Amino acid sequence: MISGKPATRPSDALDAAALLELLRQMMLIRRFEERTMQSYQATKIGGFCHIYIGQEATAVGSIAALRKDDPIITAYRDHGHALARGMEPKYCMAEMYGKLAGCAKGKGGSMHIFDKDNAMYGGHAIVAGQCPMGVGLAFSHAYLGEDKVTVCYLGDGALNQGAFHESMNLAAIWRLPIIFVVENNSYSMGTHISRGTAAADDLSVKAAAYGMRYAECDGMDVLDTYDTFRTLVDAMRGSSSRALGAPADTGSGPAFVNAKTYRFKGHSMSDPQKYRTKEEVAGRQERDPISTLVSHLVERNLATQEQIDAIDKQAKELSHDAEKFAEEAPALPLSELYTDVYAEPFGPYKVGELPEMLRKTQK
Ligand SMILES: Cc1ncc(C[n+]2csc(CCOP(=O)(O)OP(=O)(O)O)c2C)c(N)n1
Ligand SMILES: [Mg+2]
Repeated sequence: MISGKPATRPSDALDAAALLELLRQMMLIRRFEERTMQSYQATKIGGFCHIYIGQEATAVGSIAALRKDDPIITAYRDHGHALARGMEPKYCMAEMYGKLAGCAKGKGGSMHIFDKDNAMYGGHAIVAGQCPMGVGLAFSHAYLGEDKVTVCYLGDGALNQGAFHESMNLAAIWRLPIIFVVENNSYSMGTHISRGTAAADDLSVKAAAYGMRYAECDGMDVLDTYDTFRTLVDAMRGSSSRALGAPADTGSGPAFVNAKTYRFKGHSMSDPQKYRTKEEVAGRQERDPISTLVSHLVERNLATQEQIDAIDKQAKELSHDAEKFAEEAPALPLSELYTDVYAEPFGPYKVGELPEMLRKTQK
């Protein structure tokens, strides 16, 4: 059941340049993460690392419907969202390498990619932990009378967390301009959604429980995803000023999107994937979001194979440069150990001031 889709698709209005930009972003995410996997396997990246390959169309299609200053927040599978938002790949890679030049000074790693300049508020490792923060972002902008639409991404595993339901409830009560989007890749680690989530085959009931609008999109198709978000965002835009205490029929208020997608790689870099067959993965890879858009462009004579190859080449080069930058960037100095831990002026140490014991060990 797909609701909220108009007869003419908003993506029909996208010209060849705009469509190629969607392709560029998806190809960049793909090539960047292929590099990431190599660096991880070479033990240059430590900690947990979750690959977004397969799901690129969900972040790219939804973010394309937003303004640059509309806040987004997501879980730990976050490289794709940051790159789609415009983060320079080198700062994302340096973060994973634990280098000072990383977007969070190398202290967050893969799961905590953050880019305030591009209104990307993380990167959060606690399942559904980003949901209350997403509500906070939407509330603060509505409270300040700023006309922004917040998008809060979550995995299907977050659907059963209390924090998700509390967030949906508050967003609905306050009629906040926020879109909760479940990137429904069917798995929460090794658990299929049908084993862990009630009403898994009709997630519209989750929205109905809070009187919220519901839409489904094909998260493997960047244009279908864009169409769904364009429609919702346009309806929501302008509603911020009347969000707090607005009557229920203003057209403002939150929405819930079920983006049906699939991750082609394991849950994290250390996942033997015993819970699904190779045939299942291969079957889903036949609907690769990048090839789908490439076919669309070529069949309609909107792009030549040369143009597409050039975009892919640029994505590979940028990813290579990002890796080189991360590799060569200076390591995090010990003096950073106690910074950014407590809000100044609280906490036991002043910025840059180390306990005597540590000072002695520092060259
Ligand atoms: C509150 C909490 N419980 C458990 C975990 C361990 N954990 C990490 S990822 C994950 C699966 C979440 O799956 P999903 O939300 O579907 O996201 P996906 O990995 O598919 O993107 C779990 C249970 C956690 N990080 N936080
Ligand atoms: Mg999942």
